[in-house]
Amino acid sequence: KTVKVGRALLSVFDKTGMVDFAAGLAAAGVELVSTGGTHKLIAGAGLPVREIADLTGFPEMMDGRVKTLHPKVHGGLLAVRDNAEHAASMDEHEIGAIDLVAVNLYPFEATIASGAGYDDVIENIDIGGPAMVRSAAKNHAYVTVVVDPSDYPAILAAIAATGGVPYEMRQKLAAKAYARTAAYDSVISGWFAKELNYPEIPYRSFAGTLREVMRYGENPHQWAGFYANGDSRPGVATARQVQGKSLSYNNINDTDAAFELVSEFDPAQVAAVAIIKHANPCGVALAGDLVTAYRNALRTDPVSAFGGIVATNREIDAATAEEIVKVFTEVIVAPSATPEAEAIIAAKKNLRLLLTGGIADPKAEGLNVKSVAGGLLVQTRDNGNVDDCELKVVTQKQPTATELADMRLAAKVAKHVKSNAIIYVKGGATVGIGAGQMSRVDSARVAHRKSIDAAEAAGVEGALTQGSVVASDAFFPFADGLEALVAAGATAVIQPGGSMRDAEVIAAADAAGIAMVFTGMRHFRH
Ligand code: 93A
Repeated sequence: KTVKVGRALLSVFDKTGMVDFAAGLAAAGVELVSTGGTHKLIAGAGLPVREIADLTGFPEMMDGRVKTLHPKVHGGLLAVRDNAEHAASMDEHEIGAIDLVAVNLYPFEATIASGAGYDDVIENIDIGGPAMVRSAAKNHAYVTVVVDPSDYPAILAAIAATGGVPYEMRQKLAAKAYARTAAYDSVISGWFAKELNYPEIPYRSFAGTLREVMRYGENPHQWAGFYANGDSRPGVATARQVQGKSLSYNNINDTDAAFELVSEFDPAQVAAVAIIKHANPCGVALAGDLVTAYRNALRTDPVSAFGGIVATNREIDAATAEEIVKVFTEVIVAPSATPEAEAIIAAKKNLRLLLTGGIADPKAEGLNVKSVAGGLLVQTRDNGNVDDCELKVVTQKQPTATELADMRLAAKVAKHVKSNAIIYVKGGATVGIGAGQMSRVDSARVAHRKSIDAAEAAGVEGALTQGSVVASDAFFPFADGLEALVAAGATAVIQPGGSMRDAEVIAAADAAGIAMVFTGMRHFRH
């Protein structure tokens, strides 16, 4: 079922690898036909190639909107080769078979990402390209469709070896082709929905492109795949892995959590480090330099940091790399790394280093998708930021400027901690993190308890929470949660407010002589 390739139609926007591919096809005796820009490139390389207008008998017209939309193209692609009627139609209308199509589409995704205007975006909706891709893919029994330049070499190799492309390969290329056109159209519809505010049309595609199948999921008996949604912004999906073993499902999940957290802090203002375990931070710190931030983040909970994931908002330098490699670490994710830092990290062969080229935009819009039995729960991502909140002091005591700065840090960390989240911060670093407890009082106690252990590890008397500020991801339903913070030595509290018993909670804070600030913004994370 290998089909000999007699004629190929090449029409690509992304011209990567096209000259080599065309040369390989020409060398195998394949007749080449091509559209404007692609034709120019191939002919310019000295290869024999026909213009599409020569095949269709029509000029490319209307600014290129109509160049391949013609029965001589689609008939050549769709004809069932061993069907007598189809063959008769081909004869009657002088339609020649097209056995291979290489197409990649107008860059719609890149055009919207560039912030182009409405008309420009519309002009970048490819019509003829997807039509050819879909025709060729439907007729994969005879036709080879290529949408990804990285597939060119394997196709040339198959043609060189067998004179054609094997059926199984054509099937797989067809599946890939429809995945591409499906993703393309969903981005277009999503753009319309968002641009024109049609809330009933989902404004982002949940589907992505399967990038990688992992060895397993959260547990070894679970299948897992990593899908990229085409978002080109810095983040775990677009990061470059410099070294180390391949990432596991849990690594990717944790790395994402780590990087999103440090991206809350502007690298031009301050160096930020987060250490993550099981998607929760076990240490976050800000400092004037990265190595200090790392040391302070590590102090929060050095036991949990073992096997953790480290994220930074600034370039990793040698001093920071030296410190990180002292602790068993699974992944480092950073905007960049100096050559010296890369060399230090290279000594740890298994340690993965991911470079993102920048920080994520904490205010970016996007969707969170969670599956539930029988459906999907979809919501916009939590891009709320304490810096945009009007902070209301509700106690007699006012927080000091230092306390306020620490409170903002605590609130930003709380957003990235599984609820119920209680975060103690002192001197620009977390000193106690209580995560994922079913009661807020327990989260407060857990964080305090851990800070006693951390103090012991650091050779300090008492608990690190003494004299700290605290953030709570949601309001205190009763005064007991607040009292637990006071017992841990907190001097100021930041929380959304909004409880029926706010008055009780405020009275407890006043009684303890601490300051309390309401943000009005809850940060549940489940
Ligand atoms: O404007 S189109 O939708 N109309 C067409 O008939 C058509 N045929 C191919 N765009 C069309 N194409 C696209 O042109 C291809 O998908 C490819 O992206 C691009 C290649 O054009 P060129 O060879 O002129 O660079």
